[in-house]
Amino acid sequence: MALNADTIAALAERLEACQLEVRDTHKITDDFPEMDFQDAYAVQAELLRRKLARGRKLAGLKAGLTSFAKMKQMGVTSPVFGFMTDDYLVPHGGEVTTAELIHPKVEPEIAFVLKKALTGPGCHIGAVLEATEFVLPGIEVIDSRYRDFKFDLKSVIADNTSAARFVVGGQPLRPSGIDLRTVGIVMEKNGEPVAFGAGAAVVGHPATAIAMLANQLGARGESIPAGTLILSGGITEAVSVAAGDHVALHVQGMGSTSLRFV
Ligand code: 0L1
Ligand code: MG
Repeated sequence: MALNADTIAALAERLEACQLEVRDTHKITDDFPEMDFQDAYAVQAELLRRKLARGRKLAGLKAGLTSFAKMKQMGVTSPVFGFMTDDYLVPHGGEVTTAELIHPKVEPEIAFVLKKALTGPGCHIGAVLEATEFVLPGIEVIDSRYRDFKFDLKSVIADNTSAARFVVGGQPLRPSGIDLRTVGIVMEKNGEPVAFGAGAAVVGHPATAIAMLANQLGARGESIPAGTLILSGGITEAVSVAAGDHVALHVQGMGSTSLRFV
């Protein structure tokens, strides 16, 4: 690691203040170009520690930068990982207060809920599918704390991969009942289709993103516990939203979920 504990804590405080006060900032690598990936995840862990200390509960985990298009755009070959706390959870069909966010965007995703813990290294699609209780549609609301969504990989990891809100709903399905590579999705904004795709856009198979998360956690001696909800990552580019917008995600064979920006 290149940064000391005080700097990590100060960076987490800065990013959390932006989130709570709904204002943006420049990317943190502008100030600390020497920071490494361990530092970036340490800032993210400190953000989680601060939220838990204030009484928030962990509500799930997420993979980000998962679509091949977005990875190419960012010049990366592997997803990034983050967390969601209970205040990020929007009820199925519920409302998001847009004034609490800086410049929100939505992403169509497949959510996994585990019945068994997953431990890497060595985790693969087969282990993920065997450990999954069900999958269901999910919409992630991302809201980078960086000005104009301009960041590099380390800065965005530290900013908890832009996580802000999420909704899950629709028809939970056992993973054996569906081919997650070919499952089709349509996301609508105000009744108009704005994003189309198939599960394979997420690193070839959405379960691969979950295996990569298990392997990354395994490298530092951690597992994904049974019962964890995980967003496997955006199937398409994110779509900008504003107050008044209604967003619905339809996933083939899994029904729909939606939310409204007020
Ligand atoms: O969930 C995501 O794919 C977002 C990852 C961070 C990059 C961004 O904010 O676009
Ligand atoms: Mg996402």
